[in-house]
Amino acid sequence: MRRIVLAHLLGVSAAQAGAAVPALEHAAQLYQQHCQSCHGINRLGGAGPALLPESLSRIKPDEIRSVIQNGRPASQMASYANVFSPAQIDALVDYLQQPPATPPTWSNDDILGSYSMLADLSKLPSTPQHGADPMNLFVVVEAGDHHIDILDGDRFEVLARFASHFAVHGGPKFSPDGRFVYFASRDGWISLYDLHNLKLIAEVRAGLNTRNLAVSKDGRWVLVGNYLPGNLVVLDARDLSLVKTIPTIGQNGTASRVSAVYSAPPRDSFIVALKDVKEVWELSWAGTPDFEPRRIPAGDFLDDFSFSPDYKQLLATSRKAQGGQVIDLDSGKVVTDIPLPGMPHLGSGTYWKRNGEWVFATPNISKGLISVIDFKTWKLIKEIPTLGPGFFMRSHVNSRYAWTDVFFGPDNDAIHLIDKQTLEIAHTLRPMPGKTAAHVEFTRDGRYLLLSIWATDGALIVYDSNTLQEIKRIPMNKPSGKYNVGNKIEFAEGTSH
Ligand code: DHE
Repeated sequence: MRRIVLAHLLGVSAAQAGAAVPALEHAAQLYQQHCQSCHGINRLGGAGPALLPESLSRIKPDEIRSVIQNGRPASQMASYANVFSPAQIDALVDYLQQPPATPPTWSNDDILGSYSMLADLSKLPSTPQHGADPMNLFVVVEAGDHHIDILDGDRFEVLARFASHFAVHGGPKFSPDGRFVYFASRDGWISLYDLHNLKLIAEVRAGLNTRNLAVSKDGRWVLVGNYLPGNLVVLDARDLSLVKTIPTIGQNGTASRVSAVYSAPPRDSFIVALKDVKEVWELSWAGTPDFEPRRIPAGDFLDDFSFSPDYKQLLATSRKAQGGQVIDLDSGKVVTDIPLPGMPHLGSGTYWKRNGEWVFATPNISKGLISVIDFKTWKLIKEIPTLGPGFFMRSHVNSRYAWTDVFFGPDNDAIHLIDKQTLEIAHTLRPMPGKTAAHVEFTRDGRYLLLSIWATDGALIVYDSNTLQEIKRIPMNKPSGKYNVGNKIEFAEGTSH
């Protein structure tokens, strides 16, 4: 019915109205005429982001319609309200959500062709040029207008601000000495930035739709995990040159997307979870690596995951178990399923010591609760009810509290501070009533923390982590994540890995 209405609105004939093809064909022509110069041939992206179903899956059709109609503030995307009729906009919205006639590919030649070296590292000083403590810098992602800020973590002042690729997602990762930071955008762009010289060094497009990246502890390799194409891409961490692509094909021959990749420093390896085959892969970077995967059978298809503090075990979200699954990385055996209702966001979980024992706590993006698990027995210690589902959780070894957000629902302006010993909510803050508050990161010493107000006219708020007094408010456009160099390179307790 919707297709017939579309055909009618587009003014195609009744005979044509029997099928959706003419409407989509017309939309394809509109795309080529008006959109392709920025969004690329076959919708693979260009100056503008890719417009493939995989790239748009997080965006509701109404939002796509609104962006075409009204443009996107602080970007080159203009309003097309005077160019397209409402029916043509509807047809375009429909077209952009269809898979392309020819399945998109991204070969080694495409990766090599996308590469650009932006600065000559050999000509740049190898010591910090900014006067701030290089171990207490913060990298902040401003998602609202796709920019990155480098912030002095002692003075809380922005040292540099630059445009990122569209939709940087997940945690940027650092070289072990803290000099370089690596970003991944959802469209597969990987960027290398020199924090000593505050300069972009190189960029490459490693895939069409990327999950995340990891950096080896020896600082030599970057591993990128992709949804589209389903593969892993190994880059040289010094300049992002292509080393190898590894299609993620399971033992049974099934091709898979990559759920997530992380480095496991004590194991000298990358760990990879696969979304469409029941395997975890371990790729060693020791010696002269060949990056051949060690395949570990999983009890289910796995999504995002986290580790035990010694990196011997992996905790993954498992669709079948309706919760979590624990896999021992040494023996390669599934240890147990863990009771985690809803949709736990394990990559954002955190751990700390309680009564001398490690506990793990994870937020949940579909239920208003925090699950706290005993690392030894894998038993649930407590489910802490919150005011709504949340995305992130963070702490620091010197903080009494674990901070967690209420990202969804009417209380999304609230932040809970959970007492790490009593497991009770000790405080609930509402830093900017009516505006989403989310994601914190501590300074290296844990004395202060930065919290995001996730709005176009949002802010980064600096708190004293003991007195909970606000120290400073820095206006920002939807600051999403922020990452402290020292905490990150030390894989400090309380931060994400
Ligand atoms: Fe994320 C981290 C997956 C939606 C903001 N998110 C991650 C990581 C994964 C992940 C695997 C860890 C990457 C890393 O650090 O190496 N995210 C997913 C999803 O599967 C999900 C639910 C759906 C999707 O579209 O991919 C999802 N994430 C979101 C958002 O909608 C958020 C809120 C806004 C956005 O930017 O897209 C979002 N994700 C983040 C942030 C981190 C993250 C800020 C880094 C957390 C950290 O502190 O390390």
